[in-house]
Amino acid sequence: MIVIWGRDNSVNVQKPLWLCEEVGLPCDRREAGGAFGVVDTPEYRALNPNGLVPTMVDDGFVLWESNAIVRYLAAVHSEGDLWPLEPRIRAEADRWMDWQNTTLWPALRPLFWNLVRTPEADRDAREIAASHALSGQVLGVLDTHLGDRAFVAGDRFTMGDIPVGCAVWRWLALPIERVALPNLERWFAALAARPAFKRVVMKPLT
Ligand SMILES: N[C@@H](CCC(=O)N[C@@H](CS)C(=O)NCC(=O)O)C(=O)O
Repeated sequence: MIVIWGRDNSVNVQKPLWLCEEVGLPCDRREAGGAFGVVDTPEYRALNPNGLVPTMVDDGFVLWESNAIVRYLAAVHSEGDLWPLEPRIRAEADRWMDWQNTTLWPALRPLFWNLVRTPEADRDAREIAASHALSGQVLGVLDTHLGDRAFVAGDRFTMGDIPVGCAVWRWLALPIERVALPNLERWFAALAARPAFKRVVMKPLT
């Protein structure tokens, strides 16, 4: 059985967990990261020298980087569906996965970290304001993209929606004011109708 190391409140761990749930792939999740520790042990570092979660092990094949894990599991278990066969559609999915990791999450993470993981007295108001403004701006790019398509890679749900969906849930669940992003909200409502997304991702932020 696929093993996924990582606490289930992590944005990056939720990506492969959601994929597994979508395709009905059983997985053995093992606690690691945050209060669970584990990530600094020599045994874990031998699997993932970054000391981060998630790490996946599939019958001796070890893989880290959440989006690489999503791509691998989708290619093996959902070829032609969540892993599109058409190169241009797959490239669109890949692009939004990369965008989530390199643009959206770096913009949003300081806001999330301050409001969810930092005691009120220690929060950095300037960092919160900057991250809030940048996140709204960056999400505007996604909103515009979604103006003429249902999902990030076109007219159907693919692996490309998974990383972005995990991050956007955090934006929508934070106790903040939000700019109006009607296309993003319509897209998010379609994700929220998916039982796998509800079960794995749409949980109170911790
Ligand atoms: N680029 C990596 C980032 C992994 C990462 O930053 N993971 C965080 C959790 S979201 C982590 O391991 N933090 C330390 C911990 O939980 O102990 C990926 O996408 O897998």
